[in-house]
Amino acid sequence: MEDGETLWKIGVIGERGVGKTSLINRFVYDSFTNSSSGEFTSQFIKKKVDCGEKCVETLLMEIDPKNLSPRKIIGTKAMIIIGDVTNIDTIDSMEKLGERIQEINPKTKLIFIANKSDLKYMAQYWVDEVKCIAEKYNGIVYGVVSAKTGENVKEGFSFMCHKIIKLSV
Ligand SMILES: Nc1nc2c(ncn2[C@@H]2O[C@H](COP(=O)(O)OP(=O)(O)OP(=O)(O)O)[C@@H](O)[C@H]2O)c(=O)[nH]1
Ligand SMILES: [Mg+2]
Repeated sequence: MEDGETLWKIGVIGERGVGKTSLINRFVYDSFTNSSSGEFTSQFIKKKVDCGEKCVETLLMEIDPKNLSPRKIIGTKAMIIIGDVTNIDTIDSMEKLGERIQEINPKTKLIFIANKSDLKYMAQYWVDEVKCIAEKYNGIVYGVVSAKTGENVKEGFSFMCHKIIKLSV
């Protein structure tokens, strides 16, 4: 890290199987596997994000909603709340998670992202529903992404960091 740069802790959270690990892997390693490990694995990965005006060093942390404790959220710059467009239940859980996180740490920025856009033909919701939730929690929306094809993944992380910088000044 260069002088003056800070490390942004960013949590990645969402129901089982929405694609938390896959999104991190796509973003950091530009890779994807169709299988899931079947169990939650905690990841802490550093990654530089280019957000136009500057580069931000982030520490991405996958968080299991079942183990969501204040300790995990305190100190986070942002929390990315992920849903799966093929599972309507995940929109409710995105909302509940947003509410809970905001109660614990009102300072953390909330980013709402729906994953699996490649499965559009099976989608049960799309960007408008995500926008509705984000508005309630003053959150940042970054439409729909696909960890599988990579659609909007890099752009989504850059957009998020750019927005955080703008909201922080
Ligand atoms: N088609 C498609 N499948 C995806 C996408 N992202 C993830 N998957 C699949 O969804 C399943 C779950 O993905 P994971 O990345 O393990 O999800 P997770 O949220 O980390 O799951 P847990 O850690 O168990 O809560 C895997 O079979 C992935 O291959 C996507 O964008 N498109
Ligand atoms: Mg995972």
